[in-house]
Amino acid sequence: MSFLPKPKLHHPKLPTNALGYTRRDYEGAISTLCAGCGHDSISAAIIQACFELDIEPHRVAKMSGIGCSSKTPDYFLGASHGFNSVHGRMPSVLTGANLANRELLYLGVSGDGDSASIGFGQFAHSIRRGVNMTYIVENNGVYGLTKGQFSATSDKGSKAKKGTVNTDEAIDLIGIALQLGATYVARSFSGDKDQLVPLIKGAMRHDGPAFIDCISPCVAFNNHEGSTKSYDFVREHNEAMNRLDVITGRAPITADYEPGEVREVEQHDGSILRLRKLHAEYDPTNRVAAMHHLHERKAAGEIVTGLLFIDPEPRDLHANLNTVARPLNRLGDAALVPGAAALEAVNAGLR
Ligand SMILES: Cc1ncc(C[n+]2csc(CCOP(=O)(O)OP(=O)(O)O)c2C)c(N)n1
Ligand code: SF4
Ligand SMILES: [Mg+2]
Repeated sequence: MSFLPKPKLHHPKLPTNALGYTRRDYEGAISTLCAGCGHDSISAAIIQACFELDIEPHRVAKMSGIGCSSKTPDYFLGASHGFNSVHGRMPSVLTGANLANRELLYLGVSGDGDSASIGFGQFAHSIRRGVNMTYIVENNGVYGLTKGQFSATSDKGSKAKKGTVNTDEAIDLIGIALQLGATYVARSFSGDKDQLVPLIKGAMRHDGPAFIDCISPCVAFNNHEGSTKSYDFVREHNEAMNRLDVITGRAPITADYEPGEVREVEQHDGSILRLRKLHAEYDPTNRVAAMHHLHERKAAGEIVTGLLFIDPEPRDLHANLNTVARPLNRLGDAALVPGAAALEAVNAGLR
């Protein structure tokens, strides 16, 4: 047996969401990852986010590549569609599925090896094409599944468990996502559920390419002194830019905030992203400023987290290609085989 199903029994008084589901209805099989692996906390955050958003599990398509991180879709949303693809190929499989059926919510889960090494091109092109998805990289700075080699996101100068120093420059996936046009860009930490859950909720309500780089320590191979992806290092250097609340119905601001402390951004679907600013000057709707800020704070040794950029008016691949709204498997013969006259009209338009 390749997976361990969870027993279905649960306490009858567990809280339910608007659909009548409990949090348990969003769970998957029992995790076989190492105890303490950051990836399990991200799975828990995805479960919580989908429960709180009242998402029907069958409306989600979860996609992944290969790696410990890419195994995790087995551990959440057991009633959703899923596809565990080839190493580094999740983005193209997700793009194809999305083009065939835009009615599902696409959740891509990947690793730093999966997305910054073998799948770097795939990652880049899915973002620049504007695929409507939530793309989460569970970033531990190593190839966990193959026993701890440095990955392309390992910081230059960081040390492997046995003392080897990484001499290569790190790829910052956030910087690339910003440059290539992602319309929702965030970074978080698996150890900060309060920050991560709303960031996932905001991404899942976003109608465009949403990217979350989530630092997720590997307790087996990259949680020692000298690592820049360990629990201790990230806690010490974490610099949150803002705190996010996602509001799906209009709700009044209840807490007392200083003027200018809260910024609200309305998304296309009507949900409100309420950003509690922790850095007064930071404007998350300015892409160039976000890139500049990221580089500046990195040079100061900080790991910037929070919602770094949002375009509240995103365009997605379907809008760019002017595709048909109806899922392809629901098109009838008349639409699929429109006849010789329609073909002639298309050809005439190309002459
Ligand atoms: C085409 C191909 N090349 C190499 C591998 C071996 N391999 C499996 S997982 C992996 C790296 C996984 O690292 P990452 O994506 O960071 O996931 P993690 O295990 O750290 O969560 C590699 C190199 C493979 N499975 N397929
Ligand atoms: S090897 Fe690392 S990434 Fe893989 S399950 Fe263990 S702690 Fe997690
Ligand atoms: Mg990894």
